[in-house]
Amino acid sequence: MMESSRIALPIGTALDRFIKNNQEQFQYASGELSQLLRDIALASKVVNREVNKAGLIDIMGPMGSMNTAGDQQQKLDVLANIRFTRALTKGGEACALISEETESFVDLNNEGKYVIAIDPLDGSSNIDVNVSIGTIFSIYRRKTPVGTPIQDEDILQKGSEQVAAGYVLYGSSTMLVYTAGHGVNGFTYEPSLGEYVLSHPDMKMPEDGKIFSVNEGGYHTFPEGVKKYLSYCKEKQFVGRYIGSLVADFHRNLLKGGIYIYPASAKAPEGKLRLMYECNALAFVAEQAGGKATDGKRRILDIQPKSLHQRAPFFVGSKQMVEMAEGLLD
Ligand code: P6P
Repeated sequence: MMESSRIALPIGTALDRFIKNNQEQFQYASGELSQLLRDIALASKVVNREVNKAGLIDIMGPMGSMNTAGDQQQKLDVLANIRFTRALTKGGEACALISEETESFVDLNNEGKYVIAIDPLDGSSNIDVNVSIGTIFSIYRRKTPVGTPIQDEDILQKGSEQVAAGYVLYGSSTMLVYTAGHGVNGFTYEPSLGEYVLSHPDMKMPEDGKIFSVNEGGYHTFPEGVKKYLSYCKEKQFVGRYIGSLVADFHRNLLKGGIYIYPASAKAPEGKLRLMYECNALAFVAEQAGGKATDGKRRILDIQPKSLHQRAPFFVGSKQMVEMAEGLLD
């Protein structure tokens, strides 16, 4: 497909304007995908407001229920799931929703052409300690005809089938970073305008880096190759940085160069992270920014999901760092 000319827009361009000006870059050049991105951005603004208030009103702390990941559901991630589900239902462009917070997919019973996989609030265990958290989303086109019952082939799609993906980082500032297959762009939320504005055009992940992000608590049961790679990082006196919030660790590594690793271990034989709504989106962003993402053996985006909540070991970041790790994993 001809690479349509990427329209360079000035810093400060509002997300809506950016999407409209780059409309023709979307593979199906239709308004639906643009509307979908707007629906996601709108929901994130509402979640952002609630995340910022979390300390002031009683929405912190556990709900007492568990999600599919077996994580204690925090009130805010239940709220976030409700907000995104409501925005996507009202928007009408998505026909189905896969979420960490719901056991099976949610049929939105509409004529939408898209399927969304989402982690509404990743890192929610960090909420009550005021550490950055994030939303991770993937957008797929449904495979079966609109108006027919949704099938597994609509839901269990490889990451390479994503038409767009990204994340929202609720940090010292709130950012939305996404790709629609033509590079990666970052938008910073400007509360006084209630708008996301272009702040990081055409983001590129440094080819190499010196930051490694891994929870070494499981070190003794890591695969030998992972242990070798961590020894390599320490011999090179690289910098260990692990926030314990995937979106925050990923975003820092995207800007500065680095690798994030969540390997298999005795505690997590398949790794901890979920392929459908954590790994695939960040793998798409990483590759579009010049980085790399594998499960140690396979390109993340080539993995055929077999179940909604399946896990995968995750190595993502600067291309040379991921390749160095892969070389030691063989
Ligand atoms: P651990 C949060 O629960 C999360 O899914 C990611 O955001 C984070 O990187 C990882 O798990 C932290 O897991 O086992 O290091 O606490």
